[in-house]
Amino acid sequence: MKIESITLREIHMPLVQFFETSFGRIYSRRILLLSIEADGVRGWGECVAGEDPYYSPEWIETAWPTIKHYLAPLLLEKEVDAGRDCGALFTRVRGHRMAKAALENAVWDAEARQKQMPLWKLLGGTRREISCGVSIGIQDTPEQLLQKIENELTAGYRRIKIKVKPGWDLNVLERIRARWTDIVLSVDANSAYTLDEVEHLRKFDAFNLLMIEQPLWNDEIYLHARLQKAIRTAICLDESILNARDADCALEIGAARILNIKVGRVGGFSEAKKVHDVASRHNVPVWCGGMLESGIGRAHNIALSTLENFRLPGDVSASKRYWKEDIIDPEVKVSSNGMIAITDAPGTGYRVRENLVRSFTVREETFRKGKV
Ligand code: OSB
Ligand code: MG
Repeated sequence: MKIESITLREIHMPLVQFFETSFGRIYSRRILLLSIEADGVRGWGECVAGEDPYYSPEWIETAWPTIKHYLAPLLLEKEVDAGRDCGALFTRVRGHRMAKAALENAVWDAEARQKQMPLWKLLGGTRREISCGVSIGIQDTPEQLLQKIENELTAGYRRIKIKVKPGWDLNVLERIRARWTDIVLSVDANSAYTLDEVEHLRKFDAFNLLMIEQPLWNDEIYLHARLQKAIRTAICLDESILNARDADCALEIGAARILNIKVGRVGGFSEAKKVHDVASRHNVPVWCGGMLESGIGRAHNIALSTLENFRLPGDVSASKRYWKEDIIDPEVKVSSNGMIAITDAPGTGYRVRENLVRSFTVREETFRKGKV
């Protein structure tokens, strides 16, 4: 596959509703999109780096120059046969996984279109529908949270995950379980606790949670194993798992019983598949995480979620939960029983609305061989 050009775009999209985690609240997204031209087809990728270096050290202002000065030139200089070849090309650059993933995933996207094959099949998926959950941010009041949960349950979602932090945890769990004793419920702490709080974290055991996601430090695996020995609730790791080696070590020492896979966090589809396979070998289920993606990243998450070991509902939800108007057609729809249907259409099965992308664009730059 000969990559002729790579275009980076920053688009702005206001969120339908603010999203708050233990590291802050956002009202609108700055999203970095990437497209490549290869042998007459266009492939799209989304860089999931955030507006700020809070979830990860990467953010939109590190991704742009890293792609421009390092990753794009590597890809433009060499021919790659397939998306799976990008990883090796980028190894000299340390970290910057979200930037790498945007490029690699665009190559996979182009490859699927070129082969007139569904992306999910190219990735090795088998599922014909995927199971959906929602991630509900911290609200201004517990009453607002209960109302949100009720709306999502009515919409059909199969798992409710709430964001927690000290001061917004046991109190809201009490309220939720008083109203719904048996819904599938998870919490995500985004590293809001420390090991000094084991006694506090043990109290989560009373709420019959499917998991507690990333309770401790984002750069720590071993201490999660210690915590897992002290609590009954299953730990799920998100931020701590950056590649398949991390996953293997974490599962070997018992630092988690479930893994969240985000394709951007681990550097692209190839590594995401490896993490998936490692978890399978340990007989540990995985689910697909979300990063408030536009339709492009969302469509890629859907394709990835068709792999066999995505056994738990993911944070892959309908476009309309985030956007008044999504940049893909059709937008992502979730059925009243909380499923997304997988089609046999080539590529992602979703068309990029390029005019809408253009109208949301605030900066754009195209790179060609020898011209950076
Ligand atoms: O930890 O899963 C997370 C959003 C931004 C950063 C981190 C996380 C999240 C979410 C949102 O939980 C999931 C979604 O896209 O619906
Ligand atoms: Mg998380």
